[in-house]
Amino acid sequence: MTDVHMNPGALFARHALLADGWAADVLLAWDADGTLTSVTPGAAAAAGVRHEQLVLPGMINLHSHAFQRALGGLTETAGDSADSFWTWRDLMYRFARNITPAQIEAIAAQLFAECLRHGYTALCEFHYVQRGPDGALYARPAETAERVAAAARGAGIGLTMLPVLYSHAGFGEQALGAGQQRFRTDPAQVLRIVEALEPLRGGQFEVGAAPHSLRAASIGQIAELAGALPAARPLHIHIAEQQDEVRQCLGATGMRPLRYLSEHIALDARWCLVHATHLDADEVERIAASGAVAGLCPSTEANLGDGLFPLAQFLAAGGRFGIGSDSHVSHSPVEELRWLEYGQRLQHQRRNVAVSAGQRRVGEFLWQGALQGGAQASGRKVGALAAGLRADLLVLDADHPSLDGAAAADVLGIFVFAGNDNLVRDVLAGGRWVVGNGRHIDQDGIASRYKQALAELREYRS
Ligand code: NGQ
Ligand code: ZN
Repeated sequence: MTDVHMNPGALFARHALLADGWAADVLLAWDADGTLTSVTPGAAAAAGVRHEQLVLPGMINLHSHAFQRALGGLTETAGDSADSFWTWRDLMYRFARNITPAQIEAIAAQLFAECLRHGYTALCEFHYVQRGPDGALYARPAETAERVAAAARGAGIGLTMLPVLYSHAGFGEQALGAGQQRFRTDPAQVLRIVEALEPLRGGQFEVGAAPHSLRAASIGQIAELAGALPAARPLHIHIAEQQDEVRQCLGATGMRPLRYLSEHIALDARWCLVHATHLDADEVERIAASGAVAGLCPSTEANLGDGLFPLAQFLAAGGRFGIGSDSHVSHSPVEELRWLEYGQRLQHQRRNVAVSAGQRRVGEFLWQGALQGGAQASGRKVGALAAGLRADLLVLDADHPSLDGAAAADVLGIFVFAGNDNLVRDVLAGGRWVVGNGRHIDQDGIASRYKQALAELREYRS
């Protein structure tokens, strides 16, 4: 397919998924900065332009703690007492305790290459390991965030960095425990980190902020941070992930978490509410009416025993959603979307839940919905194949037995629901081809640095 005479900034797609559905014979062009300059359906197949069959916009991964990639699969042994989200969290704290900035960078690079290979072209990093092992500040305020940004640059994924506000161990401003000292920040410190990252902003990088949760940040701190962050920058928060958290919030404030947050903070399209798992009917309506995005991470929510988000009710209320891989037990948007729909089918004992009046195809509804919500939560110009947005796209393997001869209308049903092969063949992110024939351009180098970091971490653990 590639030939030295071909125009590097253009692609002709026999079928491409645009914001309003599949279009035929689409000519896409982008500039040297990686922004789409034109997207023209019904174009003539021009010579000198790469031709492909099936092209989709790349997905946005709206919730990540990159370092947790290295813990995947290592917390699946039962302890003496009932294992829970909270016992997992203790293991995760132990893992985070001695991790170095260089290891964080190596792990993030591996994660980002894997995410790209599976169809994510953008990611939001909810970044909270921001101090040294003993809780001391690094000389550079954004030391660890800069490492994650460097990993994203090298791997080629678009990044929204969200430095985290983390001051307390629980409701009522409880003092942080020993395992949480590396996370400690206040609003002023978060703003210093945001400022240190400002020079990196550009087509592939944006900066927002994230109060960790109502447990780790007081409502006054959250208001202070939201007020001081430049307008329109994204704000993310973990909310109502566990029943215990809802009970603690009720005890401390007399209100459930989402209700409490929305009574004190004007929720709007800047906000992404991550794991808004436990909602009552009024809270479902509140999020939907606010324009905020519900950040759903079905593989991690299942892994940690969180519960099921009320997706059917939320969609009926007109709510916006996106997906994230959070602790990275999965690196595939297919797996998140499949789990999202299957959780609803198992719960309601019916089929084809995530649809709308105008879109009856589940795969397409989920892909388009998660693109829109993910784009909003990322604060970047992504989420569709349209002029002015980033050139982020996936070429599917149209020769794979699952896709060979498929009608465009069936492609997302097959992609999201059928089989376990990775059907993503090539990936363009910010106008750069970063995956070819299923391989990342620096797959071996990134993997060897990751293996080295893991070997070092195993030494601490033993
Ligand atoms: C985190 N992860 O910050 O990594 C959290 C656990 C907490 C998820 N919520 C820690 N999945 O919420 O206190
Ligand atoms: Zn999280």
